[in-house]
Amino acid sequence: MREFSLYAITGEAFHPGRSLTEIMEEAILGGVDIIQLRDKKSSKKVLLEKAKALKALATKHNVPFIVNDHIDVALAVGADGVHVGQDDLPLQEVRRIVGPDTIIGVSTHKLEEALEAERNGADYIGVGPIFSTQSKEDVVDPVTTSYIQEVKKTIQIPFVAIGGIKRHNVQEVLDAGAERICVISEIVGAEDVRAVSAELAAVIKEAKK
Ligand code: 3NM
Repeated sequence: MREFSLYAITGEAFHPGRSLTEIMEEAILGGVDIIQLRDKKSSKKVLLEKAKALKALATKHNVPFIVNDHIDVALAVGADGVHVGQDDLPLQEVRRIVGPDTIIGVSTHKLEEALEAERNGADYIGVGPIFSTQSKEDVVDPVTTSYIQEVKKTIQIPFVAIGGIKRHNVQEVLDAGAERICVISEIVGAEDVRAVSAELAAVIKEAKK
């Protein structure tokens, strides 16, 4: 899997009046280096069209494109990866379906889920929610930044910190040991998507020095 550090996920509710591809292109131009289509509401047909458009955008900018939940849609558009949750198909089945070269990401909320995902062949895991978030339904209580240190000590595969991460608290997440940040609302809900993405990317870059 290619290295990445600023991961943006689509959030339909956050960009009224602006197109998905417009928003995501601004995010990429600001420094986002991996994108995900996450859409819990659209029909499969609508989802497929969105996925096609985002795949084309991602290819144009040479960043990986990940589809949340819908393995069939991911395969149909030739996405670089799929992201699944704890209630989706077991990872070995997902791997069998998508093959060895497709990125598989898994949402995890506790250490045993993180370890299980690693054991079962995930390429990266999501670790969250770090802070409280409005962007996910049925979300568990925040895991807090101290949990990041625990994950870092315990697992070998890459992880992305997610959930309530904003410009004002991203430093805290990086200080706790996260090297990859994943964001919905702070980026796709921003007035100036490119500027906010650039700000987050700069803070992450600085933390790597
Ligand atoms: N997954 P925002 S939290 C999609 O903890 C998602 O697994 C989470 O959105 C998890 O950046 C989350 O707007 C929502 O808080 C992230």
